[in-house]
Amino acid sequence: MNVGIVCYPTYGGSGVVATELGIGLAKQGHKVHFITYSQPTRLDFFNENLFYHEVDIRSYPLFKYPPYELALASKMVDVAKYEQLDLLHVHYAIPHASAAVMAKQILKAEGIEIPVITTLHGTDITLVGKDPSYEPVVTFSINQSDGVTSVSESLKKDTFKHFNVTREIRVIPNFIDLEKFKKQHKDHFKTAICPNGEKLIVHTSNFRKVKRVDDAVRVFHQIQDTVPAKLLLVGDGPERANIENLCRELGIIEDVRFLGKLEAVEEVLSVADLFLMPSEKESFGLAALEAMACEVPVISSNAGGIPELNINGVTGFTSNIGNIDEMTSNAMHILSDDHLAEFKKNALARAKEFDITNILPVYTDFYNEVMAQVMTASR
Ligand code: GMT
Repeated sequence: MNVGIVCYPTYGGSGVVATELGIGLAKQGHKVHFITYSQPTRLDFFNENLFYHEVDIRSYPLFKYPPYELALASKMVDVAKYEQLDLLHVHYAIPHASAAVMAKQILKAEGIEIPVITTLHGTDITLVGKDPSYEPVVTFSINQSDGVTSVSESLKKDTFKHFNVTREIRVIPNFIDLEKFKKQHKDHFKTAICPNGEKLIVHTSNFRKVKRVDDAVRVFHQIQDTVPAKLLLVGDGPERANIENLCRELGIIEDVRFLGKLEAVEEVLSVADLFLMPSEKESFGLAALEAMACEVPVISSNAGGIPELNINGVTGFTSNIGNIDEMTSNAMHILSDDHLAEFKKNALARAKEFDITNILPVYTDFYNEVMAQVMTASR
């Protein structure tokens, strides 16, 4: 197959899923064309089947806001025509789905039929997309896509709740490359961070409000009353300064390390005892899956699709959003010598169900199904 993938090239769930999917397809011999405004973060090596097409965003003194969506649609038309794409797979509805629908219509007018598949990732539906300033366009572009996937049952339900969607949505969960995300022997890291045998707790996110990083810090603070522990905060974003202030106010700054954006987060996860994900919204929770693949149990909220991944009482625990006391007591339960090994084992077993080798064929089957439908309809 010759597939065009459109995504955000930055760190963050949807871009990571799109890039890893493209890499997986390329390894199977498919040709994959990434169409974005800069080189995707994880696409930093050579593979004969991987191609990158940069969107040219021309500005003009008249434009207060350069029209990215139009430049993207034009690039999709160009790549689809000249690389003879079989389909376009766009990740994150805004603005990728509407740009793809526009590209599809332009190509149709030239006699070229190209199927468009849209994957909904989370905030494109639950936060930004349902805002009245975007909702009509998101609804239209979901309904006009030839195939739509969502990363969890919860996100599918939210899509039907917030938008007048009249078409089927296929759930295809996030996945993980267990060759990359696996427990590595990095004991020297652990000794350096936890010289007195403290437990190591990790949170990774983009430090946006929806991640409730302050809850993670408060849970850690309460754990520390009883269990000596250290907290590693991985990632960066708008809440970072507030979180640093909170750690100072609580008097725990000496036990908290801010690591910023990390390329090899699996090295840190390899020495962690517990992962915290207290999010207010989370359609799937890829960061928790990455932790579980490195044998780290998860204390999380029960927001969105998290309970579809983190099995309460088995791979960790899920609590109502903001229930810091319950999250703390569950964390202590996991961290006790009697339970930790069992939770770690369960976390890994659950992560294996989302191995890329299980999920990739689900995507390729869906591609074939959608291409066949479009072909039949156009005859
Ligand atoms: O978590 C984020 O804020 C980033 C966001 C994205 O689109 O880049 O992640 C969303 O997509 C991921 C991959 O499908 C999911 O694992 C995350 O749960 C989801 N985030 C939210 O729903 C908040």
